[in-house]
Amino acid sequence: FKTRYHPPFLPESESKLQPIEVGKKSAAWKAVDHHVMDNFIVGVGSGSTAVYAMERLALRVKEEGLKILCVPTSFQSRQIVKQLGLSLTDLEEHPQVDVAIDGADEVDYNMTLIKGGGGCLTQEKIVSSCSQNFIVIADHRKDSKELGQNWTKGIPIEVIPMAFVPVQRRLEKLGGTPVLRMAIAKAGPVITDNGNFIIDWKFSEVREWTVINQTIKMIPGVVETGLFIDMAKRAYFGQEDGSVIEK
Ligand code: ABF
Repeated sequence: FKTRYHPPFLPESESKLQPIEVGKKSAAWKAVDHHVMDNFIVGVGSGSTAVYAMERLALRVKEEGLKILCVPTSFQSRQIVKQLGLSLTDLEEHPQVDVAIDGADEVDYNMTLIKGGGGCLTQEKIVSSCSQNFIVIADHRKDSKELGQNWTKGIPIEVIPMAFVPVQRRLEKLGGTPVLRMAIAKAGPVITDNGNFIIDWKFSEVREWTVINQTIKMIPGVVETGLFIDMAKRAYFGQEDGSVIEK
């Protein structure tokens, strides 16, 4: 349903932001304002939308004296947490996370997600699986009826480097096209924060996400998939006018 949210940053300071960024920021600020409380352990996601959430966390720490500890989900989010002066922790110290706030590449009608367009899916899935509450933040382009409708790059799958060819062959047998993700200018494969490769599996006509996820995870060499099933409690989709649609 649609709720009009008036984030404190609108409208004056937003004239310089691109409309899509207004949407990302609105979703992120709403999630932080509604789901983060004092003394919370907060899982902080990766990607451009998650950056707005971290900025809002830093502002609330400064303005309200909020005491929180952040569990990062990637090298990127750890760096931003540090740059913003937020306090870091990890799952060794705090294996129970109160809320995780993270972006997504696509969210279907059933709150099944594709994540990992930024290559951070494994740590994102670990942190969100340890969270009491997992909230997705995204701009309106990520809101789909069915997976594959808006996100056409497929399901990211993290694999151990020595296994990428056998894993690709097994994926081909499931149908669709597996593509090894290459770095910019095809300088070599993308390497994840865990030292692995990513295969983007361009599926066709899959609906049984739980079955396909289990099948892929059983392939030796697969570390994790970017399918997040029955994990997200809520999704906020920021619109270009600053309003936010909730799922
Ligand atoms: C992470 O960042 C990923 O799981 C997802 O692939 C991506 C979304 O990035 P953005 O917020 O920049 O669209 O959340």
